[in-house]
Amino acid sequence: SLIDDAKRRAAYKAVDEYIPPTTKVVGIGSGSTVVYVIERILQRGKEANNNVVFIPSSFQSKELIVQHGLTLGDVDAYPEIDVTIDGADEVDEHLNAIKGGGGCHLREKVIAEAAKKFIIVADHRKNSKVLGENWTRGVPIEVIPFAYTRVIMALKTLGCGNPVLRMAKAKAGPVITDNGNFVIDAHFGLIHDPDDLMRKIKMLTGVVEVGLFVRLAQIAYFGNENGSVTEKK
Ligand code: DER
Repeated sequence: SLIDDAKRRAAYKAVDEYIPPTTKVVGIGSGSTVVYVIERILQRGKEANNNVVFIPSSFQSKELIVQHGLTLGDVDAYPEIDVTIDGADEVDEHLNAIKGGGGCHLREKVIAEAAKKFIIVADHRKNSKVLGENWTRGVPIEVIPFAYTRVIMALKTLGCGNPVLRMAKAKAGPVITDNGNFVIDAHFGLIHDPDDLMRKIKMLTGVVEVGLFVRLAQIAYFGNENGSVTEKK
């Protein structure tokens, strides 16, 4: 599809520009766009990937690494990562991002912060001026199950319209993250100060991690439907 081609172009550009042959440790994000990151990495051949270790950000990304015969590492053995490439749900003009549409933002943020370079890859739908402009499913918040009702109440006092517990589609009940927690999606409309909002949400007792990545990325690549790739720095 046009969107898949756009995702692929952004992913290929990021791999070509930011994973030179000298790279030793690569962090792999989660979601559908990073599948094309792995696709491009595999095209380099076994030789080029032999002495590269890949750090996962979820069960999904671990499966991608293992299934394609790439060397799996973990962040305890490799707490300093050369480059992490990941998708996003939306990116504003300052490279702040909403992440967590796939419910993986906690481990994603760990390997994003661990990386010397953090690169975002996405299709054009994610390319916004202000967070909340195009992504209307809210800010994903990982919470411990014990506290989710209290967090929902607290979010309402922060001005959140309708915080909702994310329910699973292929399982009865709520989505359970790779860490055994719940996800709340909190709608705030346009987010002009993502740093302030991220801090306020993180302080709520029971919140584990917020899907706001504030000034973590060095660059973002967006694949466009006309075949071009927009670069945001
Ligand atoms: O959950 C996440 O943060 C993922 O990176 C995700 O939101 C991006 O997903 P996509 O590549 O399938 O759009």
